[in-house]
Amino acid sequence: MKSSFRWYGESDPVSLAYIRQIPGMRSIVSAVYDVKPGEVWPEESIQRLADLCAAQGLVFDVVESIPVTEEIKLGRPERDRHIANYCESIRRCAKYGVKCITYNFMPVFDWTRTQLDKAAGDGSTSLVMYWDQLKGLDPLQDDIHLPGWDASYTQEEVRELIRAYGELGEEGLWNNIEYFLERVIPVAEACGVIMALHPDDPPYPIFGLPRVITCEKNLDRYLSIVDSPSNSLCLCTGSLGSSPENDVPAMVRKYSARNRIGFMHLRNVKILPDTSFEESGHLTQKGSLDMNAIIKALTDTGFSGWFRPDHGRMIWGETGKPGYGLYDRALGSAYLNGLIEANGGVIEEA
Ligand code: DNO
Repeated sequence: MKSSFRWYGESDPVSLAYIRQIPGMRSIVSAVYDVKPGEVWPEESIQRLADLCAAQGLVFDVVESIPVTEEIKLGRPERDRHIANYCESIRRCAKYGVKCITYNFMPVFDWTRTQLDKAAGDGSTSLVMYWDQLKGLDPLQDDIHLPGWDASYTQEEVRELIRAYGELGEEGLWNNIEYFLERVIPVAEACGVIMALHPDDPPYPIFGLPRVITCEKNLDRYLSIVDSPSNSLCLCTGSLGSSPENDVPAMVRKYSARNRIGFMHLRNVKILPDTSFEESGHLTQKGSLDMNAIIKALTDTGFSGWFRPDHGRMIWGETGKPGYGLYDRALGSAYLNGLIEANGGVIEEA
């Protein structure tokens, strides 16, 4: 399997020169960040990412993410133009060596946390989601500013979107997923790209917004819409694992055996008694997930795709993008390498 690391481009405080020194590191996971969702990515920007990585002996072959616009998710009139642009961005990425593209189908907001710097007893900080901090908030009445939520929406726009999703409902969202996949997957197939769907994080509805990428039954449904290895998963252990109903090692084993995992996001998460959760560092005994069972599921099934250490804590005084510092992700990477080696897996070099 291929070890990778997320890098936010030239403004990322973590440098490629440091990332390349992590043992076994091969691939960079990045994106073009200065283009509005729905527009086509300029070739020069994609090529620049590829060149910067190549100059450090790294490969830019995973994109995270090309965003799916609300117009596509809601099935609004602009969706055909946005889907055509999406397909063109896939072709352009493929031209510069990208093999796997991550995306998600979460309405309005990507991941949801209530605090990004919760201090643990050892002085490290991490992202958490506490129901106590969400309780009583009504997005249709209150002004809500949760960390990480897209600040480009006004509160009124957020309310309008929440109402629209309320009318659409889960089955409406499924119809729009189908419409998208039927148009996008054939293009990805034709240019040798795996589309890797990220699960909803956390995997249950928030504020009444329909969230469907949540559990095995729904992942089965998603993958059966277009039955192709290009229609695959970015299986994020921490996202699926924040619901106690998901048996993450069993899901990894099943989808990897069927060759439907393109990309693994590997992190642990600690579920609290009221189903709130904390991002706890990668080690099995620090959280609720059996990380060795997850790696064993991958090695037993001959997984050959990409994995990356997902969110780390902030440690050793590092500052930067919450979840995406260098130090704890590098520790996570080394730990995962150890589990892979112990289970007889192979880490492919560039
Ligand atoms: C959080 C990430 C997600 C992920 C997107 C993929 O840190 O794992 O934001 O990139 O959901 O589209």
